[in-house]
Amino acid sequence: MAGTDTARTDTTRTDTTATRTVRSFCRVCTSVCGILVETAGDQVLRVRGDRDHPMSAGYTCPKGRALPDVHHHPDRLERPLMRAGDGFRPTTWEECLDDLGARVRAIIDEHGPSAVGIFFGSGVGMDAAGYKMAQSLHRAIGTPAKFSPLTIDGTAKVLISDLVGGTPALAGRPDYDTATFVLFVGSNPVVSHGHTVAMPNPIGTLKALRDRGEIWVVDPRQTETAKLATGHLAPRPGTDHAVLAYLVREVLRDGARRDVLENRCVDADTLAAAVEPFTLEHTAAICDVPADELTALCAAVRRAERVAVETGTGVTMSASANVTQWLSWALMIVTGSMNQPGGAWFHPGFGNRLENVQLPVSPAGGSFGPGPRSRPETHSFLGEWPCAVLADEIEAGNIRAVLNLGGHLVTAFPDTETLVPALRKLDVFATIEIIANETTALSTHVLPTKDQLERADITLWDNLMPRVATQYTPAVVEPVGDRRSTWWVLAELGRRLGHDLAATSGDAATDGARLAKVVPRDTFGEDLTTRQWAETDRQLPAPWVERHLDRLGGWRLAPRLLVDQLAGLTEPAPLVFVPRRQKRHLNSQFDFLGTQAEILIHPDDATPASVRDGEPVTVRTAHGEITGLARVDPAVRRGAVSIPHGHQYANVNRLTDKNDLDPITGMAHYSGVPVTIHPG
Ligand SMILES: Nc1nc2c(c(=O)[nH]1)N[C@H]1C(S)=C(S)[C@@H](COP(=O)(O)OP(=O)(O)OC[C@H]3O[C@@H](n4cnc5c(=O)[nH]c(N)nc54)[C@H](O)[C@@H]3O)O[C@H]1N2
Ligand SMILES: Nc1nc2c(c(=O)[nH]1)N[C@H]1C(S)=C(S)[C@@H](COP(=O)(O)OP(=O)(O)OC[C@H]3O[C@@H](n4cnc5c(=O)[nH]c(N)nc54)[C@H](O)[C@@H]3O)O[C@H]1N2
Ligand code: SF4
Ligand SMILES: [Mo]
Repeated sequence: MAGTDTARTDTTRTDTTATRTVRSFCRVCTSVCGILVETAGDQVLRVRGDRDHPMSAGYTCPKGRALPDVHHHPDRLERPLMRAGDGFRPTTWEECLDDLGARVRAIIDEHGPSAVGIFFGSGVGMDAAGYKMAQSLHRAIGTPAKFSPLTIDGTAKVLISDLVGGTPALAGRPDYDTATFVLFVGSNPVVSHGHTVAMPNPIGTLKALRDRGEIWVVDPRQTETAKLATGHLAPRPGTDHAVLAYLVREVLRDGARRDVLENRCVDADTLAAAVEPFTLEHTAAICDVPADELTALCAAVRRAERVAVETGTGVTMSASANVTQWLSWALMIVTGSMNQPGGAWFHPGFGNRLENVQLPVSPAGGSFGPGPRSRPETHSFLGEWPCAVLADEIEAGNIRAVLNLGGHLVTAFPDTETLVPALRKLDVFATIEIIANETTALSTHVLPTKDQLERADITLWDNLMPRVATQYTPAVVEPVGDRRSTWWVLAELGRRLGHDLAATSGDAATDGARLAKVVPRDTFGEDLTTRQWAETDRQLPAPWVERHLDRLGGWRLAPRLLVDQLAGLTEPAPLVFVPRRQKRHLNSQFDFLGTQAEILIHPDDATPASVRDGEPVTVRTAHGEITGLARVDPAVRRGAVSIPHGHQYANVNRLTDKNDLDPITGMAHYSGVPVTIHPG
């Protein structure tokens, strides 16, 4: 950010107040846009885009601009709270942590560490020092009961890196700098700014891509992204694997890169046999799309020199998640697009540079381990248990304490109807939060930590950024009330459990000192704290990926688990619900921006059910029901009912089922669940 390190903080005195502008970056989502925050005293007045930011160049979205209202939220938490009967009483950190520490310690002494469950929620996911301390605390406690959004968001993606790429660390994304063909399957970056992989200024990125080449979208809804695309296919939800299998079949018959297949892959014949049934006619029938739309997409793939496929939650939340993700990788592999300009780029990370390590090669059967006792049909994946098992583990008496680090379990976890009574039975349910909600209301201890404007930070998930970079922000305002740093709270809890995780007083106890441990030593000097941005060049092709492939012996094109899952997939039901993100909402957050739980229904589905536009609609599954606002909308295909998540009053997880899981990953099905609709 050359030339911008002057006047990071600009102070203007007027007669009555001093307003300051502080350069920072937004940590609402992984796009981490550069922002300028205007304050006056302890008031946060305004957030706007930072035009000098090397990545986002002035772009912000309504969520980032609403940060002042998050900070001044009427329900913000300012003091530690301890349960007192049906309510809470405010307390001191000393008393709260002593009580929590003593209770957790007693549970561990009596029942062992696995009686403590830890959820790494989105709220600490963007707090670099806090997240690192959470990892240290988890290791110190030594519980296998670790949960995170991984298993309610996108397990299939990591699974495929692991099974096909031989390491979960290979997170690919389209090379947006030079791509000429990008296929989005079940992702709507114009609203979401990308699934797992960040895309600040999505409309700008996509328009630049359109000027250069083609964008294709596979989505049951004509999304904001589809409106910018060259072509859009709307197959029946959960049938995306067929589209990809058809494309792989066609390319393998004509146009595959023979050199790649022979020298850089194993099991190409098994892949060919697996996709053989997916002829044009068969695929058109499964997906219920016109055959000429499939042939047009296939022709575009053939025209492209390299192919980049980006999937999102529309894929990872469905029953065909793993096989669709697998076949999207297969398409990129057989077209020679992996680790190539215009194809898939594998980010090396900034803080932990993958090019400096030798990635261990995963076992061919995947990185699975033992699961919880109450759900013997599930297993752990990458050291985590599926979120869906939490309620059963509590009911079985196996988990007695839950440390909830910035999660809104009541809206995020499947099967609210069984989860909430289970949470009530916990001896300890400690929640780290900034704003009171239905989850804090169920907690025994509520631990208020600094919000993003109150803490210095760096970009933790630098591997999700479009550049090989990291950035720093100072704290913008003083913390309100008794709020403390997340890392401090967790280290203090650790101390009470007998673990010395960090100094919590003295010079070593500042946020800055903790952050210095997150990025390599030489990055966190004058340079990062004054310029706030550190970057190195991108390599594509990246030698470290090729070295890993050498050790792997080539892409594993046909893992047995996936070949079997593909063969066993059954037909989706005629009417199902599908997930959708909303522009002015982030999961359960930003309710104050007034977003309604709008349920989108095709006229052909609404009319026979007597559901009318703008009126309440009740959606029922075998499991439960919710009522939201009907939007009769021809942009969503017949048979798909599009429901947003994160609304407490129309909580879509009342419709989901903790027993309806992907058999490989244990990920709950959040898409493609059969429904009926009724006037509300
Ligand atoms: N049915 C269904 N369920 C879903 C989904 C779906 O599409 N359908 N989506 C899933 C997905 S993709 C995800 S990622 C999960 C998300 O599930 P969660 O991780 O539970 O995410 P949020 O609802 O965003 O809750 C984050 C909480 O963190 C708090 N918070 C915000 N900033 C801070 C901070 O600086 N510090 C602290 N301590 N807390 C903070 C917020 O107030 C909020 O209550 O939900 C999943 N659940
Ligand atoms: N504004 C906003 N941004 C967000 C979030 C938010 O809540 N609001 N959440 C953040 C989080 S935690 C995540 S994980 C990401 C998610 O990022 P994305 O995965 O891009 O999420 P969506 O925008 O919901 O796009 C999913 C698309 O999948 C489609 N879909 C549903 N079922 C199917 C199916 O069976 N097949 C196909 N092909 N498509 C299907 C839906 O119609 C929808 O358009 O977004 C992040 N960004
Ligand atoms: S796109 Fe994400 S990072 Fe950028 S302003 Fe919006 S919420 Fe913040
Ligand atoms: Mo997510």
